[in-house]
Amino acid sequence: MKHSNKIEAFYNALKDISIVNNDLQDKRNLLKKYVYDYNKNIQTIQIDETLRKQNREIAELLDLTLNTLKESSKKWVENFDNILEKEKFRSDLENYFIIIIFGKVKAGKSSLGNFIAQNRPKNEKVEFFKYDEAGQEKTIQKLEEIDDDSFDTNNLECTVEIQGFKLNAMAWIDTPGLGSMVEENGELAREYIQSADYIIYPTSSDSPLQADEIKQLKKLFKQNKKVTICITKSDKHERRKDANGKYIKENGKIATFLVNKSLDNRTQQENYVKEEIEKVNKNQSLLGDIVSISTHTAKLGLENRDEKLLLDSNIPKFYELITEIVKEKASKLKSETPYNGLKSFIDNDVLGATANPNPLTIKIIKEKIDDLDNNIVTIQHPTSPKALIG
Ligand SMILES: Nc1nc2c(ncn2[C@@H]2O[C@H](COP(=O)(O)OP(=O)(O)OP(=O)(O)O)[C@@H](O)[C@H]2O)c(=O)[nH]1
Ligand SMILES: [Mg+2]
Repeated sequence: MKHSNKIEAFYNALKDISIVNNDLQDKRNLLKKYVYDYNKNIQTIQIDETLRKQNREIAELLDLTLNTLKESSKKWVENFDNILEKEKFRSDLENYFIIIIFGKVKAGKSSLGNFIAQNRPKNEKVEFFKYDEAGQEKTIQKLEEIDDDSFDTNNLECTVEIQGFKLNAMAWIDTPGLGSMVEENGELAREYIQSADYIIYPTSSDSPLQADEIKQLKKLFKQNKKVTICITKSDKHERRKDANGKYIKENGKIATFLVNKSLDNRTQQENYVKEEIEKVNKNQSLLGDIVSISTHTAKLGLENRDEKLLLDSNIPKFYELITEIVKEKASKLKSETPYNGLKSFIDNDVLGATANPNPLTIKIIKEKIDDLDNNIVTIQHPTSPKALIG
């Protein structure tokens, strides 16, 4: 298949996505009722005043445990409300396969999105939008890319927003970079992640998969998210000599040409990322191979009809990979996402069923209640075996 055909095949596959919207409303309502009712009940519990008079020490222990119960229950309601809020965003896009590109600041997220949007077949319509701070949808012309040179405060403000485009049955969502100077940008991206049917995670070939990126990926895997990792900006500038062995110049200066990084270099980086990911990917979250790409050389290759530059940019391979996912998995992923969201809430926020659960989960609360039991025994029978051991 010619390289440009691989690109075309992707846009064709987008037309054929059939969206199955699973109606989870009943289950969501039931869970909502449990969480809200439980919270209402638990917040009204008070320690009996007679007990407080009889044994202040035990009453204080009970207070402590009760406060944990109240606090955790409040947190569950908060987290659950958050899920419901984000479901609203999903329902705006309920007939779309939602791909979210998520990752570190300056990883090349917006450039990849723009490439995908711009290289669509001429007759296809693309609709750009962004969500302003009030969460209202607005139309825009293309995704804002921030160049290093123009990295001023104004531009910083621009990246606060979630932006994206709709193309056939795909909604491509571009998020502000994690680790940016404005911390809430990253927070915003994290909140939207829950709505993703599929995540593309770019990491820059300048220094692929840094420690904070591994941490972010681990979180995605924990949330049962399906992720494709790509290594971006896999290109470099090189000087070239003319027939006389002299460096080619432009405007009196030695000219540089953008070329793809060598196959060796790419393979090395891809293998490194694969090995690191294998250590943390416990949920079979990874979809497809890890490829190193360059949107800049792909663009040049297309503009100059340089097939080799385009091929070695790996962009055609990347298209092939995401076409496969769209063809084979879009419907399944779309229908699984809401389930996985609820499941992740129950497992991570409520039950604490994962390693290192957060402190406001049933697992930790149960440990506290066991401690309470032991402490009460100690207070009542200071010489009992339990007290001696404890
Ligand atoms: N050499 C090279 N530079 C690239 C490539 N893709 C993006 N860049 C550059 O990297 C910088 C960041 O690109 P963006 O696409 O704005 O990155 P981003 O991840 O959207 O950045 P934030 O939204 O600020 O987090 C820009 O200067 C781009 O021109 C690439 O394939 N090759
Ligand atoms: Mg961006």
